[in-house]
Amino acid sequence: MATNRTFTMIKPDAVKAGHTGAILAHINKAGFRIVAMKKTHLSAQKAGEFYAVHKERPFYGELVEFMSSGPIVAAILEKDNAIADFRTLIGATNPVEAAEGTIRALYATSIGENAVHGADSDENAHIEGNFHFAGTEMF
Ligand code: FUP
Repeated sequence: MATNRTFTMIKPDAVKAGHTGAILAHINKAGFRIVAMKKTHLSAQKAGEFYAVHKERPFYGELVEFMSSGPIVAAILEKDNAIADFRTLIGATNPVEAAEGTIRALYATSIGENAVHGADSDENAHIEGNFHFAGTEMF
């Protein structure tokens, strides 16, 4: 079932560089409604659980270390066609391949430190949103 919701994180690189406000402005301008949002700092264990699907990949260790290296901003966003539209807004995983004007083209520094996360399916958006938020934190 399509939920018209996606899940995002502004990653430690972008938060540390002071890009949180600018990235939220892009999200707002693109027409997403904020359903839930928080600034938090993932432990290595929590980051490892979140990215468990990538456990066998060579970059898993670095990914977990990076995602637990500083605070993030996690959010559930709502809009028609949320998953696809958000992936368009953020651009390709690797910033050198990200289209001009996308959030990753503007703020990411490398494929590993790529400024933002965007869920890749309705099912994962639901799982990832519930990983970070209780039902009472969604509005
Ligand atoms: P995306 O859906 O665009 O976030 O990309 P993936 O799910 O393929 O990857 C999740 C995260 O793993 C990326 F955001 C960064 C990290 N990653 C790497 O560090 N190296 C890679 O080659 C691929 C992904």
